[in-house]
Amino acid sequence: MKMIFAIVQDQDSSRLLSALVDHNFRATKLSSSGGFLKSGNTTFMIVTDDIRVDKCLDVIKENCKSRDQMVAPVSPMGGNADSYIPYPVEVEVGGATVFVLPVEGFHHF
Ligand code: 2BA
Repeated sequence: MKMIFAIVQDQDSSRLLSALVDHNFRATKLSSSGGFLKSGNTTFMIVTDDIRVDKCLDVIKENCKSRDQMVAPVSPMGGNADSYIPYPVEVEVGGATVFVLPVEGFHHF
């Protein structure tokens, strides 16, 4: 059994949730924020059998697009000067950042 964490853009989250349910995956959707852009994204927790992991990755791939996003200059005042960006830069975000972890136990009380 595996736990799949998929971090996706908010714009893709409703379509992905519907596609996961259509393919009989059980999923939990969490609101999250990226450390770099400091803007909202969505994290899916999906636990599934080992043999269904590849299918789940396909569903995620089919429903998440990559997009270019501008990062505005961020003032170092009161923040960490190491992350100061003095001019706007464009970064490519997504389609999805995915981690697959082993699950040692599953309990449903
Ligand atoms: P953010 O941290 O807001 O990052 C958004 C995008 O900014 C990243 O897209 C990447 O293109 C760029 N980026 C991030 N850190 C950077 C840096 N130090 N220098 C230059 N560009 C940088 P993605 O790679 O598609 O990541 C999308 C979101 O996935 C991230 O949002 C974060 O929430 C999550 N994520 C990515 N890698 C992760 C990791 N190793 N561990 C935990 N979460 C991760």
